[in-house]
Amino acid sequence: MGERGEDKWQRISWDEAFDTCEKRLRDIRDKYGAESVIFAQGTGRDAGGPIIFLAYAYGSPNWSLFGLAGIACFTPRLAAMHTIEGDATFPDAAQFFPRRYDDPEWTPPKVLISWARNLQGSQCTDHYFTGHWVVDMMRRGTRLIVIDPVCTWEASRAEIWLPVRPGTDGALALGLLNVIINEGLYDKEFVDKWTYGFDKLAERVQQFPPEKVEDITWVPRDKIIAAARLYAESKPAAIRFGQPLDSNAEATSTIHALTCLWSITGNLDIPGGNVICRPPYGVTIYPYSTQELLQLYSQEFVDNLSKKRIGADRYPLVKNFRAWAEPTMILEQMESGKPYPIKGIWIQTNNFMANTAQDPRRHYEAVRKLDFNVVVDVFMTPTAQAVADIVLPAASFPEKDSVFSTGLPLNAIQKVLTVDECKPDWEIDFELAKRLSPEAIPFKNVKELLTARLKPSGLTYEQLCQQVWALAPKGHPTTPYRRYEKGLLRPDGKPGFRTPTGKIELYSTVFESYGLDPLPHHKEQIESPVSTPDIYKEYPLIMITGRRCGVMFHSEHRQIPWLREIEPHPSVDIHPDTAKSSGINDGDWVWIEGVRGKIKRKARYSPAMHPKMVHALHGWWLPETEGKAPHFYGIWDINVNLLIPAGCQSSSGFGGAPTKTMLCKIYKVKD
Ligand SMILES: Nc1nc2c(c(=O)[nH]1)N[C@H]1C(S)=C(S)[C@@H](COP(=O)(O)OP(=O)(O)OC[C@H]3O[C@@H](n4cnc5c(=O)[nH]c(N)nc54)[C@H](O)[C@@H]3O)O[C@H]1N2
Ligand SMILES: Nc1nc2c(c(=O)[nH]1)N[C@H]1C(S)=C(S)[C@@H](COP(=O)(O)OP(=O)(O)OC[C@H]3O[C@@H](n4cnc5c(=O)[nH]c(N)nc54)[C@H](O)[C@@H]3O)O[C@H]1N2
Ligand SMILES: [Mo]
Repeated sequence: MGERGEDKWQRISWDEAFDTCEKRLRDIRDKYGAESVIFAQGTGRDAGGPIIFLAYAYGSPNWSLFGLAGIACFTPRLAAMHTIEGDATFPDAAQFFPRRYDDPEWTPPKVLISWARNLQGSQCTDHYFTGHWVVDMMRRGTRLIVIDPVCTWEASRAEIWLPVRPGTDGALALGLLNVIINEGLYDKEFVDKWTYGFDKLAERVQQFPPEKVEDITWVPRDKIIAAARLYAESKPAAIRFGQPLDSNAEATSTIHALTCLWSITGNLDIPGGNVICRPPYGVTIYPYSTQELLQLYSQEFVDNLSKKRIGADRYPLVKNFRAWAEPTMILEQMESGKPYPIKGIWIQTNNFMANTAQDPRRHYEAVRKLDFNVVVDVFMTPTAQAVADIVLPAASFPEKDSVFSTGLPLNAIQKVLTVDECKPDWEIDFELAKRLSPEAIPFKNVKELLTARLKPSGLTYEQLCQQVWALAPKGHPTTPYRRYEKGLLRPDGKPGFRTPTGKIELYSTVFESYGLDPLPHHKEQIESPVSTPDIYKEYPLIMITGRRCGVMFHSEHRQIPWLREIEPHPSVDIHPDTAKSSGINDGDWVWIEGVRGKIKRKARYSPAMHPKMVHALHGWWLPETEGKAPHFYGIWDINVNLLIPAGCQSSSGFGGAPTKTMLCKIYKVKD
C-alpha cells in the first residue's frame, strides 16, 4: 500500500497475490512483449531452476544474476572451461564414488593448489567441491600451494604460499606456465596427443618471465618458480579456485590460463587430478551450460530467445553460453528504454540493494521507476522495502520438496515442516508459469515435473526421496576417468573432447571465432597501483571485499541473534601496523573512502592481512534499524558496494565486477 518504500504492507491471500501477478505480467507482455520483464536471481540457492522455468514459460529471455556485472560468479569459470575443454573440471576428491576415499581407483592429489579460495569462510556451499574435502585430502598426504593475498587457514598450513596482489592472477598463471614450459616440466605425450595450439601458448608465455611476473603480482620470483616446479613435478596434482578469479578484469582469460596448467601437466580426468564433472546421469534441474539448457529446451526455442536477450548482440559468450542476460546492460536499458523498454522485474533470491549490485544507488533509481516489481524472499530485505509492490514469502530448505543436481551426488530435498503460509520457490514459479502459459507446461504438479527431469537416472522423484541420493555407476559417461580416450565425452562417440578440434584448445578456436584473444592474457583492474597511479597516491590501500564468512551467507542472517553474536558489526579487517600509522585502534569506527564515496565500518585488527590491503565483508545491512525510505536498514552508510562501479564486465562479457580490487583510504570517524 502507499508508495514504494513507505513500509506500508497489507496481508493478502496467495490467490489474490497470484491473480495480481498474473494480471500485471500479462498486461506487460501484451503491451510491450515478454522481454520487458527481467527475471532476477542471486547466487540462486534452490531457485535457479524455478526462475529460468518461469522466465521461459512467460517468454522472457532476460533471466539474469541482476546487479553482478558480467555474472561474475561461477559462470565465467564454466564458460571458460567449456570453451577450452568442452566441459567443466573440478578437483577429484573421490566425490564420484559411493565409497569415496576408500575406492581403490582413487588416489589423493600429491599437491593441491588452492587458488583464491577461503575454506574457512565459503567451504559449506560450493556446488562441485566442498571445503572440508581439502582437509580430508590433507590427512591423506596432499600438500598445499595457496594463492591468496591473505594468510588464510590453508595458507598457514601450505608448503608454499603466494601472497598475490589482488587481480593479477592472470599474470601469475602465465608466469607458472612460463616456468613449466621453459623447464620442460609438462607432459609431452598428453600435449602432443590431446591438446591444440601448444606452440602458440609457449610463445605467449615468453612475455611472462618470473621477474616480470614478480613486478606485476608482488610475489617473489623464487616462490613462483618453486610453486611451478612443485605443481608440475607432483603427479597427480589438482587445482581448485574461487570467485575472485570470476571477478578478475579478464576472468574468462585468466581461467583459460588455469585450464592450460592442468592440461599441459597431464592432470586432466585422471585420479587425483582435475576431473570433468557432469551432473550425475546428466540430470538437469538448473542448467549450468548450453548443453544442459538444450536438454530442457529446443535449439530453435533457445535461438529465438537469444535474439532479444540483453547483451547477446554485444557479447558472443552471453549469446552462446548458458543464456544469462548481462546485468549491467539490463541496468543501462532500464535507464535508456533502448532498444526496448523494461517494465517489470521478478526478484527471487536476490538482495541487490544490500549486496548483489555494484553501485546500488544507480540500481535503486532504475528499478524504482519500473511499473511492476515482485520480490520472493524468506526475509523482508532492503530490496523488498525499496522496490517491491508484492513480497511473496518463500519457504526455506526444510520447508520444500526439490532436487539438487548441480554437482554431486544427485540429491532429494525433502520437506520436513511447513511454516505458516510460506511456499517453496518451485511451487510459486510453477503455479504462476501455469497461469501465464498453460500450453507450455504438460505437468500436473511440481513432483511430476521433477520426475520428468530425473528421467535419465531411471528414478522417479519418490524413488529418489527413498534413496536420498544417487551417483551414476562406474563406466557411465558422468563418472571419470580418461573418458576422452574412450569416446565418452563427444556426442559423435569419437575419442577426444567436446571442442571443435576435439582437443583441449590451449589456443581457442572458439574465442578466435568470437574475435576474442585465443590465448590467455593479463589485464589490470579498473583501479590499481598500475592502472591508476594517481588514484593510488591518494588511496593507497587495495580493498578486498566479500571474503566469505562462515556465519553469514551474503546478505543473509544478520537478524539471527546467535550468528550476529559471532559477527556483530560491519567491520573492516586491517593490519595492525597500517591501522596504527593512521591512529586507528582496534574497534574504532572508520571511514573507508574511495573515489566514489565513503562508508562507515568498525576497524578490526588482523595480522593475516597484507599491510597494503584491507578487507570489508559484503552484504551488510542492519535489520534492527529503520526499514522505510530513505534508510532501508542502513545500507547507504555501510554497503561496501557503494564504492564499486557497475559496468566493468570482461571483454568476453563474463566476469570483471571489480569486487576485490578497488583502491581506498581509511581514517577515523571523528564524531
Ligand atoms: N558461508 C558462506 N559461504 C559461501 C558464501 C557466503 O556468502 N557465505 N557465498 C557463496 C558464493 S555465491 C561464492 S561465489 C563462494 C565464494 O567463495 P570463494 O570462492 O572462496 O571466494 P572469496 O571468499 O570471495 O575469496 C576467497 C579467497 O580469495 C582471496 N582473494 C581475494 N582477492 C583475490 C585475488 O585477486 N586473487 C587471489 N588469488 N585471491 C584473492 C580472499 O582473500 C579469500 O581468502 O562462496 C560461497 N559460499
Ligand atoms: N562487494 C561484493 N559484492 C558481492 C560479492 C563480493 O564478493 N563482494 N559476491 C558476489 C557474488 S559471488 C554473488 S553470487 C552475489 C550473491 O548475491 P545474492 O545471492 O543476491 O545474495 P543476497 O544479497 O544474500 O540475496 C539473496 C536473497 O535470497 C534470500 N533467500 C535465501 N534463501 C532463499 C530461498 O530459498 N528462496 C528465496 N526466494 N529467497 C531466498 C535471502 O534472504 C536474500 O535476501 O553477491 C555478489 N556481491
Ligand atoms: Mo557467488
